[in-house]
Amino acid sequence: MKTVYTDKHKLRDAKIEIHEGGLVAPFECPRRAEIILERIMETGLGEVVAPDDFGLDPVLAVHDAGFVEFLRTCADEWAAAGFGGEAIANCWPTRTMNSPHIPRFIEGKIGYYALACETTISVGTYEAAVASKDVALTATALVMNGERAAFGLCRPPGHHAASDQFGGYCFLNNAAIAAQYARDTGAQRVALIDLDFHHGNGTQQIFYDRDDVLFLSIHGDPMDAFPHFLGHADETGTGAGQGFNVNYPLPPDTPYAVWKECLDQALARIADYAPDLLIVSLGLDTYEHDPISFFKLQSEDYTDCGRTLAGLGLPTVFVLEGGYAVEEVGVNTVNVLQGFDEAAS
Ligand code: SP5
Ligand code: ZN
Repeated sequence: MKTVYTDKHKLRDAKIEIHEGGLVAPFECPRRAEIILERIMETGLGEVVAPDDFGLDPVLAVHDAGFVEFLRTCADEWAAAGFGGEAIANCWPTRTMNSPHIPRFIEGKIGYYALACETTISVGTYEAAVASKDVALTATALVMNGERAAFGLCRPPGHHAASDQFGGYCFLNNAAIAAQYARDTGAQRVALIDLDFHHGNGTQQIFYDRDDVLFLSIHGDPMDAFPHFLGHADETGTGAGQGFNVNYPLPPDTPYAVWKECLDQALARIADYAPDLLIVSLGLDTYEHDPISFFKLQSEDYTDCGRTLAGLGLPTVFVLEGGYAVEEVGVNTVNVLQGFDEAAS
């Protein structure tokens, strides 16, 4: 299958992340995308193409305009306030401290729009996030125009980004933007399955009240894992969306055999839904040696996962999310895509 890629991801190159009581180099780093691209070349997976520019309309179809403007101006406003380093939130509207007013000052504004503080906004972050959504949209357009599948090598990732919040290394929700674009260009129903280790809280929130995008996520139980406050099995959708949100939270040390049972259940639900398009939020942080996660998938399991996904027989867009065992992320990603291609041909 074709891969969509651009070097612009390198513009997201933050230097710090708050982790376990200290500052570390970010897990979500440019090398991740480079090593995946190298593996794609090495294996001859397929052609690598550059993204087209889709502009901001598909972004504003799922994200709040004030939020997008905040992302665009944040790094500059931070510098203009006389602050050094990278923009980082240190105060939030919380359960007891909440009003509709959006602070004028950048230190309050970033707190309003942040859902976590591990993720800074550095110079270039917005430009990289815009390029990343174009990668997802270009992959989606390829599939809407007849390709069986395509891979959007997105960086930064997107699935934690909600309609008006960033965090969890995510700024714009690439998969949600892609799903909405597919709806707006002819798909009646879209299924979006999130296989990243972490719950796709942003994608869930964006489509929670809708039945035209079925969202399913297999992830570390939020009782034990980030994003901590969403991703429980009792979150099933609301209004017209009731029954169209499906979560599979799993405990520490979950092996592939157990994860695969959830995948099979999820795929049965998708087959029943009969979508026109499948979007896969592909995170590789389910890997046994991932530094921030707790599942036990092995490299060969990703090939089986890809084959299993192909069994649905649906036009499929893969959108890269997380995966922080950097040396192995290329092999694991391409194993999914090769497994899919083998079974699809
Ligand atoms: C896209 C994506 O995968 N985002 C993940 C963001 C996770 N950020 C918080 C990570 C906290 C990890 N704590 C691990 C404790 C066990 N060592
Ligand atoms: Zn993740």
